[in-house]
Amino acid sequence: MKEGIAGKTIYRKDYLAYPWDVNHLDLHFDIGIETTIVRAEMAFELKDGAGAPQDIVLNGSDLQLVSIRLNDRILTTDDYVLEGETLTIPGAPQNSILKTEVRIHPASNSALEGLYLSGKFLLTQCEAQGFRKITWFPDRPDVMTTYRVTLEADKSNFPVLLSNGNKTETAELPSGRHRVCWQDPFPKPSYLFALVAGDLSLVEDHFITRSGRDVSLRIYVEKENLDRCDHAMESLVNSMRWDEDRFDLEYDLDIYHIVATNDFNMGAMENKSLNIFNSKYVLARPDTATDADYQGIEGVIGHEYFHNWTGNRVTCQDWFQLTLKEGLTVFRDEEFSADMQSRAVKRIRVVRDLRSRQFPEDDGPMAHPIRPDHYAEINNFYTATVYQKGATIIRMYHTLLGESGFQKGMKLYFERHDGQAVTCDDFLSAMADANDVNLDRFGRWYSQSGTPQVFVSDHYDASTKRYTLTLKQITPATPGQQDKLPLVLPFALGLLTSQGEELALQLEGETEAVSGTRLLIMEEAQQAFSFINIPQAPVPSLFRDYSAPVKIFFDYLPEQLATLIAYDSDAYVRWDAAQRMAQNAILEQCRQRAKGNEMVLDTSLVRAFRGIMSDNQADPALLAEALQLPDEDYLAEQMEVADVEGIHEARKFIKKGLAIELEALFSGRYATLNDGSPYQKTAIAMARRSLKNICLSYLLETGTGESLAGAQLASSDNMTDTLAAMQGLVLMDSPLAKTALLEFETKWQADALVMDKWFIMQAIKPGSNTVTTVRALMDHPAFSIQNPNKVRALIGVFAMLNPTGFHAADGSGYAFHADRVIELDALNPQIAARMASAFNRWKRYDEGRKALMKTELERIASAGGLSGDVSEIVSNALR
Ligand code: 0A1
Ligand code: ZN
Repeated sequence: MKEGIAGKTIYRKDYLAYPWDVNHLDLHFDIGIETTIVRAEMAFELKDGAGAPQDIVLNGSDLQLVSIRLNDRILTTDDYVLEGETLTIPGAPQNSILKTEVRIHPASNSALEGLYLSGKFLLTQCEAQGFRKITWFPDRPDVMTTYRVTLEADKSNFPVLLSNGNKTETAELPSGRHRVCWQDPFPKPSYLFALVAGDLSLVEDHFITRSGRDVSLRIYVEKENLDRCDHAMESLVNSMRWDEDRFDLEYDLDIYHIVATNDFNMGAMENKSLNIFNSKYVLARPDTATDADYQGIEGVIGHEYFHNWTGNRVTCQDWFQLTLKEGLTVFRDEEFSADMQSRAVKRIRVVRDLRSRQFPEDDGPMAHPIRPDHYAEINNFYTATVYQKGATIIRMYHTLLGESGFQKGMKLYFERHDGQAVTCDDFLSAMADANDVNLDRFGRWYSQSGTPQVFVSDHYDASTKRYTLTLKQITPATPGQQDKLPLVLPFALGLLTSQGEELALQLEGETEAVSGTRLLIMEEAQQAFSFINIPQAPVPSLFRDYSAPVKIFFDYLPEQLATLIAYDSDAYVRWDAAQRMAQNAILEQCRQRAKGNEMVLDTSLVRAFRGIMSDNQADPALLAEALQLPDEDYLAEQMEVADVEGIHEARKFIKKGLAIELEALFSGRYATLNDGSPYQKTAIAMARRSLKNICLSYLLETGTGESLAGAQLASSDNMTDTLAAMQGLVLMDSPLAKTALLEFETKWQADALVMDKWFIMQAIKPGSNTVTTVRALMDHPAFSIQNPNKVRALIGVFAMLNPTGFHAADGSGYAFHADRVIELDALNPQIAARMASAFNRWKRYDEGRKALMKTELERIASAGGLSGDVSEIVSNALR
């Protein structure tokens, strides 16, 4: 049976506490690849006042039930009710010991949930509801208990046997088998259970916590990857130290495991003391991983480590509260990366990601509040909204309360709730109570979906030297939520003179002017702020550091944007101003093109970009961010009806125009940065590579880039430079690209992660022919439809990052993709559902494309035996 087939909607308002405590869980595994036998012993005790006898309700999926006993009496089918995925034992006494035995089949588990096979080893994934594929249990996060796990297996095939907590016993058994026992002293929900069994190799280090605990740090990988674990280990040590320094939080066990697998539906999983990671977020060597990969590893290692407190010690009452642990933990990993690298660059990347991934979600058929009110399949709610928007809402608490107020709130949160399964309201109360403030209205952020739009207008009265900013907030209707309330928006503001000097701000009624960024609070539908003693009409620097996750509308004049780009003290505002200017120019040329007019290059854009390129003081990574034009999908989101070809052509025209106009600057900077110095992992070396490679991407628009890229490729000693050069050559259809791809393939064919990059380079190439390439690449020996990383690299990149390919006017991209969704659904519904969401924005395209996409959505919807995962996505899209 497939996942979530019931298609039943579950509502947050229907939450009922589980009537039983589970005092302990004893698990015994007889490990086998084809069949694993699982015996479980659970001690149930009715909670106070629940009134015995009561039914015990358990969850299970795809389990072959062998036996079940209640207080040592064997139950027959007359003694329990087995219906779909629930097993009910009616009228159990106050204290009930339940013993079950089931058989499960890891080798045929292609959904990668529960116990499954990866290469030659076995591992588990239990969040959100995978534990029910291992044994019968109340598989819900508010049932927390202590686990003792006994693992028995053939020793030569499974020399390593891991589970959560501390190792308490090892024993040799007859016939070449062995046993290892693990005990986790911390009560935990079932979604944090993990086991790993196989022949894995180990890299070890240790960390001494502030209070003197010597923690053994162990990263397990397949033997050939032992030389790619250094960065992950360093990131783990840095995470542990950072959480002590910044949040006063220490690790609480003597051992911390990380296991890397090539077969994983997501990035990584925070199982107590036994994290399981997609190998993409562990393995790195300079010649195999890019700077972005290194940064991704640092962020995800941090994220999973930080979950130990925000997620594991304090967990979620129910899955509607997912953002309680995820929004908070993303905020923590963002802060960690900001403290480790450049704060400004990190902030810009976070904002770019939010705008390009979360805004469309908030405006589409799956729009939901960060704390959803209902779902059919919880796996569909591991979204940019719950994670990334959730983190911006945590950031707003931080902005409103300040670092010390926020830390006070965190402290109270742990004091009150350590060891509990709680709600977003509990978090809000801790923040409010610790700071003695009322956050009730702020709480609307948890229940309202959609991205607020803030319309800003200004007025300067030269005679009174008064400057008034008026803000109006509107959150558009989203599915199921017609009427919206005003939200609390921290509004960080600066005012500049036209020469770029920062003005001291004095609100009307205040006695003195204060210089620097001013934090104002907007909480009504409309609000005005008046400043006095403003000597000239200023340039407003709005929502500095992106102080609220809103769409900001203000009619900047080109010269005002130029002032912000050149002078603003806030890196986000400078970047945003450059993006706005580029966006205005591209969209304008797109409109001209649609009217059949010649496209022309905006001179103020050239001037602004010349300014950026001439800045020799700024962090090169910041300049690289400013030079990166808004991507095609983001631009498409700004149009009433997305013009796929128009945006592509206009963006290309502008990029090429800038490249020609500023060629000397680009090539000069490229030459300076391309100084032949050997690879280094430092932040500054990464920053220099990012600027160098963006310069190269511009130069590839003119005649000069090709030979530079060829030379860079030949001499590169790291994957960042290699990939930048190769991707450039592939995109421009250079004759050098063919050989480069072939050589790359020959060199890396046996390397799963590097081959993902090879697939991406080809899947991302614009144009309606790419679907043919992608289809052919599915037959490549390095591709497997069963492997999520491969699917994301080839099929996901084509559908989500290649607009002119996916949206080819003849519908070939859509038809290909719909076939893949159907094919994938039979194997891995979670991945299929992610892929299906590529159609979510279908209503934003022209009539022809709309009709074609609708047909494909309907074809998916009518495919037989569809999973609950894909049904939910597709039926919402069609609604
Ligand atoms: N909690 C993990 C993400 C995760 C979620 C679901 C998974 O399988 C369905 C796996 C991982 C995190 O936030 O890192
Ligand atoms: Zn997480």
